[in-house]
Amino acid sequence: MAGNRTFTMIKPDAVRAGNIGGILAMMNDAGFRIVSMKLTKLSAEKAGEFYEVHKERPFYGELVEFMSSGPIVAAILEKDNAVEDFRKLIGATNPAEAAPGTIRAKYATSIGENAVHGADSDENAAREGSFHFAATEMF
Ligand code: IDP
Repeated sequence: MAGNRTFTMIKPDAVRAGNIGGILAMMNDAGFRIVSMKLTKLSAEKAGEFYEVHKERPFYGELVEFMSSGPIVAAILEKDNAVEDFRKLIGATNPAEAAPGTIRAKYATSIGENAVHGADSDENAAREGSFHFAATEMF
């Protein structure tokens, strides 16, 4: 059975561009409830740890540099079928391929600077949520 929580980050490009409010409104309108949320900044070390699964990919260094380049919004969100529905809401990794009406179609500027992160499995959603939040910060 699909879980009801996912983990997201509004990435540094979208925070810099002033798009926190617009992106949160799209999450809200799609029926996601906020369980945890904070404005924070990843160190290069923490960003490297978060994206460890991509360590061997050619874009890893660029990704770590970008994700530690400014503040992000980290959040745990709740909804039935959260992981799958949220991946649909954010759209394809490359904004050129993201379906109209998705967050990335509206706010992403490139395959790397693509405005938002969304966990890709229930297991990763739980792991990534715990990476950023203590149990006492989940409501
Ligand atoms: P996802 O975020 O849509 O799940 P992944 O393939 O898991 O996409 O990649 C993680 C993140 O790494 C992407 O969101 C994007 O920021 C970055 N990324 C992926 N592919 C590339 C690339 O080819 N060049 C630069 N950055 C990339």
